[in-house]
Amino acid sequence: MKLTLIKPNIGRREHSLYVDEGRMEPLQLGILAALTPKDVEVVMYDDRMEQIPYDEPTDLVAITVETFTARRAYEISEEFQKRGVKTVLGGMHAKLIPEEVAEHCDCVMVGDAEPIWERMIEDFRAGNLQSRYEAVQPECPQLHVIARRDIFEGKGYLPITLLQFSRGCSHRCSFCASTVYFDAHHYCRPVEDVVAEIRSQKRRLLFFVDDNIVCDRQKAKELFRALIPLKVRWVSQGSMDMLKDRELMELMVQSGCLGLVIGFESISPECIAQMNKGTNRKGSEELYQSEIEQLRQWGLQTWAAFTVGHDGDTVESIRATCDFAIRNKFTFAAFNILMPYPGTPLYRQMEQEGRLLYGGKWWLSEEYRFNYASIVPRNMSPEELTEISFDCRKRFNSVGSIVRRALEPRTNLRTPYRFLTYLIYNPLFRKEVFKKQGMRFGMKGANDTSE
Ligand code: B12
Ligand code: SF4
Repeated sequence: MKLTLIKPNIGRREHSLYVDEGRMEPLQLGILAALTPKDVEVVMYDDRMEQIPYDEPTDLVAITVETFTARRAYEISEEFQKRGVKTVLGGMHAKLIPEEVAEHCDCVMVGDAEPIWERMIEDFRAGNLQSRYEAVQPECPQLHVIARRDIFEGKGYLPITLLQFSRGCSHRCSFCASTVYFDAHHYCRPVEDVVAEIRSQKRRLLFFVDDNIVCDRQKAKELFRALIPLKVRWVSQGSMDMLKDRELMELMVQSGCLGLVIGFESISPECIAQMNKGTNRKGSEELYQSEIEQLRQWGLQTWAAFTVGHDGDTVESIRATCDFAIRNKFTFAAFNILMPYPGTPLYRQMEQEGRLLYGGKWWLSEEYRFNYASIVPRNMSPEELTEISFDCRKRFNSVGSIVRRALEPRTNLRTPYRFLTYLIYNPLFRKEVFKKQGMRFGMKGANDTSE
């Protein structure tokens, strides 16, 4: 039996092919490969930079689906179905809205793959593939499973190893899809499994793609203690309330943490309250100063994540948020438009208030473009929101801002290694800002082998 795993792209640019130059290894596919019985041949194709060989013989195709790749995932699935190949879809979007996903494949798998994957393969081999499998969320995710990374070789991914210590988060920010997926629970792997996974591969630069690595501070401390002797460098995502725990921060730094993606979201206390962001209760430009100063003292290079388009936002306040990010010399920053992901409280609120654009299903719309507003904001037009968020990304990633932000002695200039990382990734992200903006979802009409 041969299994083909696929990571779909978002879509295409108007006048040229889109190749994601900042692409990272698709961890979920490495896990699916590891869960697959040894006698099954596994191949993987990544639509972000290679053509999908629809006519290459295969028995079963499995595609991972996020909301922003759903349209493309469905196109790929349907191309294989046309050729008589059965398709299985799973991932974030499949859990959020399984009924929709089921319309575009032979089998939808809801939730984490670990408890249900092998049964699906055995059913398929017996000619008895079910149309839906639903996982009971395991207390210990990815138990004793190490992702198969051989399938990533030669595909030009960034030289950083993705792995997880935990999945989910116990907070309930109103816009967050992940907390809906995990029903506001946080699940940790055994620390020994994580250590074994790190030892199983060669790289010393790691990206823990946890939703919130410090969600359970005691368990995070256990992990950090175990990382110290491994002498790795790592980045992850964590909530700002971690700064309250000095021991946690000390261990984090000792274990090789270079920096974290932190959800600042907004500099307005009103917006922070609206989005139910309990970890940032104090949100406001002045109050964040003490957090930013602490992050500098710990020598962490911060990727500040902002969401823009909240009811308290205006064009001016969003512009001020960008000024704030440049002034504070963050290493990286994201200015993501507030997006109504299906199943989130934000989605329901926007639906009730009649503020959803694109018929409520922006991810399926032929008109929708990546990084465009898909809700009617309170204090500006959708077009103004799209424009000001793009403006923030352009300004934060401008050459002048890159030079200015570099000059932060305790973070970006801390060591030659830190400075080099800064210099390599800032121009790369700058390029992606322009390439991704306004991209169509799906590839129909582009240079795809299916056309
Ligand atoms: C790492 C990450 C990134 C990385 C990309 C990593 C990569 N490999 O390319 C970066 C930082 C670049 C990124 C960018 C973005 N991301 Co992101 N990202 C994540 C994060 C934190 C982890 C993803 C991951 O690797 N998880 C680990 C794997 C093992 O978990 P998993 O995918 O859930 O897989 C398990 C199950 O879902 C299931 N499964 C998955 N696929 C399949 C397939 C089959 C067939 C089956 C059976 C099962 C199955 O089994 C797996 C094992 O149990 C998630 C949060 C999350 N919890 O998923 C957000 C997340 C996926 N990102 C999100 C978003 C919005 C984005 C951006 C659009 C942000 C922006 N505005 O720019 C961009 C777009 C990226 C792009 N393509 O250009 C949202 C998506 C929401 C949604 N509903 O789809 C998430 C969920 C964050 C959130 N809190 O809402 N991201
Ligand atoms: S803290 Fe982060 S991961 Fe947790 S619910 Fe809020 S946005 Fe989601």
